[in-house]
Amino acid sequence: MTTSTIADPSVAELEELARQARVHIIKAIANANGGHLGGPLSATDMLTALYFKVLDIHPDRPDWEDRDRFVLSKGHSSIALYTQLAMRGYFPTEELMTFDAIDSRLQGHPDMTLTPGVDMSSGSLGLGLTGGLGIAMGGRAAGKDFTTYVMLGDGECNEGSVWEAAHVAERYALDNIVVIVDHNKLQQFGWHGDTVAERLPSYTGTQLFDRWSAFGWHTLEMDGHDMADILETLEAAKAHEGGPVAIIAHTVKGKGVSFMEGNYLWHARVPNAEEFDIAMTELGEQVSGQGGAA
Ligand SMILES: Cc1ncc(C[n+]2csc(CCOP(=O)(O)OP(=O)(O)O)c2C)c(N)n1
Repeated sequence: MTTSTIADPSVAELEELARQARVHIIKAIANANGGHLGGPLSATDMLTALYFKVLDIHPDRPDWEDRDRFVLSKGHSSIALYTQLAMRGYFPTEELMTFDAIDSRLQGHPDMTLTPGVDMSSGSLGLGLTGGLGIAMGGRAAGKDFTTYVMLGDGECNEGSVWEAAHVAERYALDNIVVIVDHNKLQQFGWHGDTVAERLPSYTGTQLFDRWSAFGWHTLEMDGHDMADILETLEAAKAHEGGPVAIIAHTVKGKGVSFMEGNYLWHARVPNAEEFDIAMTELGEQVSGQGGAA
């Protein structure tokens, strides 16, 4: 399947694209010998749905004024965004192997002045929604009809600036902005406890859902790894009128590789050669022993 040429992919085709994206991500991180893995892997199914089905974009015209916008507020997951942009045709997929190199356009955190298709620079957690809010308000003031999507981490929702922006979006009844919270229940480190299982998630139960609702956002939930659910929920979010929409996406950090799933140690760890081969095998790829340092 040539990735950038699929007109209207089915759920099965999107699932295959997400699988390919995970392979690119792990290869790029192993090659760079650095970067984040857990967060990119939890976000990948949703990003695939956005970039291959939902967003109204033209890769050959990255600056088209009427395009839908996407802000990756959890900017440390940049490799997941670059992978979608490459697969969608903004630049060659081979360029992913330059990730994090000194002269690369693909830096550890997204830079809108460097990379075609990146709508906002990010990386300092808590700031993406303020930027997305500005883009959405500017779009409304200019009479534009595009939608701005902002992806946040659940740990990122600890930042006070997220809630200041959430308040403003509700105050102005902005209905051209959609937040997706990648609720993978883990952030950089666990909490107190001797084992991974004892370390509590960022937010539990309905805490995040209740918080966004309390801020006046129309709040939805979805399984962030179920492609059909993702598409249905994103469609409902776009159709909502009269105020902003937040989607709490239940996800698994490190999704797709058994030993990375649900383990915060894979937030930013590089697979060694053996781990790399196991990961590729689990993702249905030929192994090549390309892993980085342990
Ligand atoms: C303001 C700020 N503080 C700290 C960091 C370092 N940092 C990078 S990722 C991360 C954890 C983020 O967790 P979460 O938002 O849940 O993201 P995910 O689990 O999806 O990777 C932290 C603390 C940062 N990038 N910005």
